Amino acid sequence: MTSDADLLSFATQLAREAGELARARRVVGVSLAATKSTLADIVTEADREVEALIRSRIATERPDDGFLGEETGAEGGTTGLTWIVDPIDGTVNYAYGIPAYAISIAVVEGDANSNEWMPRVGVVSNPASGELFHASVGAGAFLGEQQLFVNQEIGDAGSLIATGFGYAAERRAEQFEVLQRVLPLARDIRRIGAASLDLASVAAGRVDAYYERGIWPWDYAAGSLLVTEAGGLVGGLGGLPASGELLIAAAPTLYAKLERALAGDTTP
Ligand code: LIP
Repeated sequence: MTSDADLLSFATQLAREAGELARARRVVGVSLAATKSTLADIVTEADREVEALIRSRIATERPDDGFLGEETGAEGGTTGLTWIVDPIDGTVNYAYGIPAYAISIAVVEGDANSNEWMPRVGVVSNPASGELFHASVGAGAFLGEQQLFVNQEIGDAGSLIATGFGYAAERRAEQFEVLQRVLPLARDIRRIGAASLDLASVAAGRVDAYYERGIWPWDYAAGSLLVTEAGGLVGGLGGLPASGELLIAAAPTLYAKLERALAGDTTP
């Protein structure tokens, strides 16, 4: 059985190599490869190239593990471990040259196509800033060597809440209605544009909470472990696990209040 330390070491090396490739491609110019769900939902040639690099390195080093990547989909394995990868999370930021995009790599136990998988290790690396967040289950969350903790105390000014919006106009209209329920809890809202960096920001106490509907396991598998290892909660509504339906991430004290607001519970 491979140790979590060895899995984390390999995932970290992969994130660094992939980050160098993503950064190099960004410098020479980004080309659009295709659009997906809407014209706003883009994939660049770099997304595909970075995932191909990560996938080939995993196939060489750990050929019997499963894989689930945003651009090339799923392949089962025989070890019970699955690598869940977003090669460039925050693709629109990447395409515009906004330095807020990340390589997100998680190793989970269980079937990545179900919602029962459990993260073992996670790495979220922002090549533009050089920040590399990492966590192993039971061993804490870190930015480099600095251990991370979510904000447990929320000031009287309210919470700094990160969120995101879907690519489809009708989905954004619904999200605007929800945002109106959340705003009374917030001192302000942040829209970073990459779920993995939103989650890393919760773990690091840079925002008090994050929620979003419509994200995928590759967006949140690594970042969710950062939050839980930093003392936070990650889940959906009513005790459900986080999913594309809704992901909430916050310290326990704030989680319940935010969950009620998201559920439309207006009782004070
Ligand atoms: C993005 C997420 C972000 C969400 C965007 C998009 P991508 O992932 O990280 O939180 O708001 O709509 O889904 O597509 O850049 O990998």
